[in-house]
Amino acid sequence: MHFLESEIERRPRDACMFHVIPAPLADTVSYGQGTEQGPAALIAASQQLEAHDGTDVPLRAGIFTTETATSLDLIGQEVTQSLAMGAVPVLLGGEHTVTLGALRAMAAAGDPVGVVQIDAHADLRDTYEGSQLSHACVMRRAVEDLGMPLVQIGVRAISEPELTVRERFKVASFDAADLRSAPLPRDWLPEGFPPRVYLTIDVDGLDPSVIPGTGTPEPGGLGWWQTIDIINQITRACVVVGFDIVELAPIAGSHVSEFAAARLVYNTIGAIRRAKDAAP
Ligand SMILES: [Mn+2]
Repeated sequence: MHFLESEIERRPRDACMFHVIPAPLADTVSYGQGTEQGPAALIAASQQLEAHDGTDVPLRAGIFTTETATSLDLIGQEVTQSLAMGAVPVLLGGEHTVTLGALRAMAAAGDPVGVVQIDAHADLRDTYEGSQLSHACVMRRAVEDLGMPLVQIGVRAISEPELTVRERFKVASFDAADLRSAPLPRDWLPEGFPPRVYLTIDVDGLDPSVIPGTGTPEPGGLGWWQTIDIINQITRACVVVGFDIVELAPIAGSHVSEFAAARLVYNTIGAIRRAKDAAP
């Protein structure tokens, strides 16, 4: 099944601005299970979306769904192909580790890329449960191995050593506690941050009342409209060259999480397309 198949006329891949890449990896999930079912559930839920996202009709830019990518290498190959076509890869996880497949491809493509991460957790550990490729280490790999500048939004679970890692790699952060009552900051990206940005959205960055279906839910997360506002602002402040939605773990008998996640994917596609149209 393809993303929004019910609404989209099939076009060849190179005629589409957005390439949805299902990536159901779940090798290191540590708490709740089920992220390997995230992409299929999100795509099934997308069939219920309105083509109009509240502002306009993003699918007119063309949305292509690729074959399922089941390893970091295969994810990288799909992302590389999308970048070569001038398209925006949209990765559907799977556990957060899938982001690394995309980031490695971004790094190999040449131009510097910064990472903006919406997440409850910092994911800055060097190893977790014996693995450097754990979902809890994915942003550490980005900053340390790939040298990518990082901005974190919505974090509310971070260890003491991770706080040190933040300092060492000059990670900018807008933690959930700082965002709870204040107006949103105007400048999300520090001075000198690369103008090309990869956006990674861990669904647990949102409050579990919005998306309960995730392995490690943390109270006190971002609200729906807060998240949409943040994404709109980020897409206007830089060029989003790719994004992902990860850690969706569907709950049997409830469609709330996958539908909200599908909506988030579609609204983000819309925000990126509108930002491109508005760019000089
Ligand atoms: Mn994460």
